[in-house]
Amino acid sequence: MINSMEVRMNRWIYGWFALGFCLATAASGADYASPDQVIRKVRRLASDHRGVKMHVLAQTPGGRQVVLLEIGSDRYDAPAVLVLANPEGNQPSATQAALTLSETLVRDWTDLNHIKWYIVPMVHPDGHARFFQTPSAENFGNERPVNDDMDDQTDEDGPQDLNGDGYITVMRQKHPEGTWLAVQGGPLMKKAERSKGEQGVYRLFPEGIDNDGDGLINEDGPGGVIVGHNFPHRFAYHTSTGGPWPASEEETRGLLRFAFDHPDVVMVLTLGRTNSLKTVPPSSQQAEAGGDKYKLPKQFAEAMGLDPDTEYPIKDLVEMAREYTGYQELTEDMVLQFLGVGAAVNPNPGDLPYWNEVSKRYNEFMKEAKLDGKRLDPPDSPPGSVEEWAYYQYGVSSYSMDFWTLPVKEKESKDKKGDFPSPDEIEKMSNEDFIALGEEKIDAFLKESGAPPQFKAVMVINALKSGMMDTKRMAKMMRDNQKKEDTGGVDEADQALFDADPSAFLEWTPYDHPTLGRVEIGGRRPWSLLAPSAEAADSLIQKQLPFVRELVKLLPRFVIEPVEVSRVRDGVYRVEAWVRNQGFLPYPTHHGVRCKRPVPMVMTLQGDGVLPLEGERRIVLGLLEGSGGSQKCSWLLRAREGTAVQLEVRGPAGTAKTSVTLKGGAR
Ligand SMILES: [Ca+2]
Ligand SMILES: [Ca+2]
Ligand SMILES: [Ca+2]
Ligand SMILES: [Ca+2]
Repeated sequence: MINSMEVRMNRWIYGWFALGFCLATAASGADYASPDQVIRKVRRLASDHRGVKMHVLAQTPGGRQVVLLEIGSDRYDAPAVLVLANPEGNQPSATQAALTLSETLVRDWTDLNHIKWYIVPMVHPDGHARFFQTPSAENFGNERPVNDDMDDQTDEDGPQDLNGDGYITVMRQKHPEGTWLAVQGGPLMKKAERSKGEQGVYRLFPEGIDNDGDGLINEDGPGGVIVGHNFPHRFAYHTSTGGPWPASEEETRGLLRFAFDHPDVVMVLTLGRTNSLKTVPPSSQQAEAGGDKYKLPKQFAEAMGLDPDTEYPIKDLVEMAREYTGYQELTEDMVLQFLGVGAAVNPNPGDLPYWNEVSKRYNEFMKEAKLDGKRLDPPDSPPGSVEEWAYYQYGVSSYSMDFWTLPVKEKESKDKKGDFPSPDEIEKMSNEDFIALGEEKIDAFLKESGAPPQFKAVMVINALKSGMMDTKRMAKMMRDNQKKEDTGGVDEADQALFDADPSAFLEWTPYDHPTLGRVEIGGRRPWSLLAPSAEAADSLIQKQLPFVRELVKLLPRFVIEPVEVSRVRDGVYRVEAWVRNQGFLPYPTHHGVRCKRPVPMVMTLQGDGVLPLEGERRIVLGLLEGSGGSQKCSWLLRAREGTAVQLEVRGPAGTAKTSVTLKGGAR
């Protein structure tokens, strides 16, 4: 019997994501634009509209073009936004969004005409092309052959659609060494948890045979490198998708070349799988710290009975910190983060308040659009991602947004403990709200959440105040801890998919495998976790793209105001001008100051027969904070009375001009 309460509940939960159900039929990419179609659309936009140009940035190993659409090529002095879509090749909805954005912009987005747009709808065309391959499979590399298993052949053992159903899925085999279980006779599989008395039954393999007879199945399939893992920031060596070295791929280099050739870019917006607007990236990435030694801050050294002037190897510090806090799970990363050392891998504290505010506005926008339902968290940026490169090395404001993940069932309030807030409630609180709970309550809350005894409210409050932690990140950590418990060991994404669309799991059907013998083939249909139907994506894109408009409204905007002229004596004048940033975001970013990019804004002074006695004709401006940050420029000029002096600020953030006449009178 159907429980009507539950039905109502589910309806409510999935209400905003009703569209998501369409994914049930997203068997192939019939309606998403294929790489060829994308190129055709871009070419047509460029030929049909004035001020729109197409650039070819690179040729992929698969012979496809990486194209960029320049919208507003007639807009001189306009700050530019670089939009990069689908860098990991696994988000056809992102490519779709970039096309929709381009079409909207060329048609008329009048209030955005002061901005120039560089839009790359497919950063990784070979990857995008794989969405359209048959049989349908989840692999996203480009077509550069890579010898994944380092044997004497390359790309020698890819998958096969053994049962001919059009999908590459999974084979399961009953085996004494099996570590997997079928969940209650259904299609879902989970790892057996021995600690709970569960015994493994199955071994899992990807669908295919051992083509080269090396004992491994599908260990070296076609391609390739994922462009969105190949950028030179936090690049990971020896991975199957990152490539042999940073920017090893022509696609990556083409994009880098374009970016460095176009210093007018002040913001990079990545449309893909990650979302740094929903949740500001953690300030807890581990820097490459090597085997260095570190000093402890004085107060902690003293509290732990250590010498503040001695340098300790990181391994020893971790041991001592574990002993001191009683928290055995402390890792090297956590201690390094605490010490604030290493290369820049965490958002600059100067940029964080802006980032937090932008994120807040994004989440408010999503709520307004009724798109704030509980859903699977978008993943953190992978190593070598383009969005991190754009911020940490290119030095500009860089945000990423995704368009879809599966809805997650709202849980009963059973995991709500006493008066303490649940992860959902914490997520909705601002940092200030949480701090306002007070030390006593936070301490009780930490105790209740199973935090180690030395984990005190003060630490959490300080972390929140310093921006090293925020309530969203806290909620995510709490959830991560709970996930396993809640799904009974089933992968959270699998469970979410099963709840939304049980038919996304193909039934296990017997198959006689040439080397394994009797197996069953089944499991999750490829792409079901990655792409909604094109129709559903369209609707989600239409609702979410307007945020891009909100985002670019935040760009820095310079004015010269006020300007004051006073006569010092005949023929000598004092000119004082304030350059102010009326936009929301600072220019450059705080991190940009550290990485010496982008190029600075410059103030120039010109006038007939004007001779500066004090002050330069050309003044390089420093960082101007957002919302009215200012810098004063001052000159002592020798000039004839009545001379007009032109002041101009120019640079990536745009141009501002003003003119004053040198004349008598005190100020
Ligand atoms: Ca090989
Ligand atoms: Ca198959
Ligand atoms: Ca091999
Ligand atoms: Ca093999």
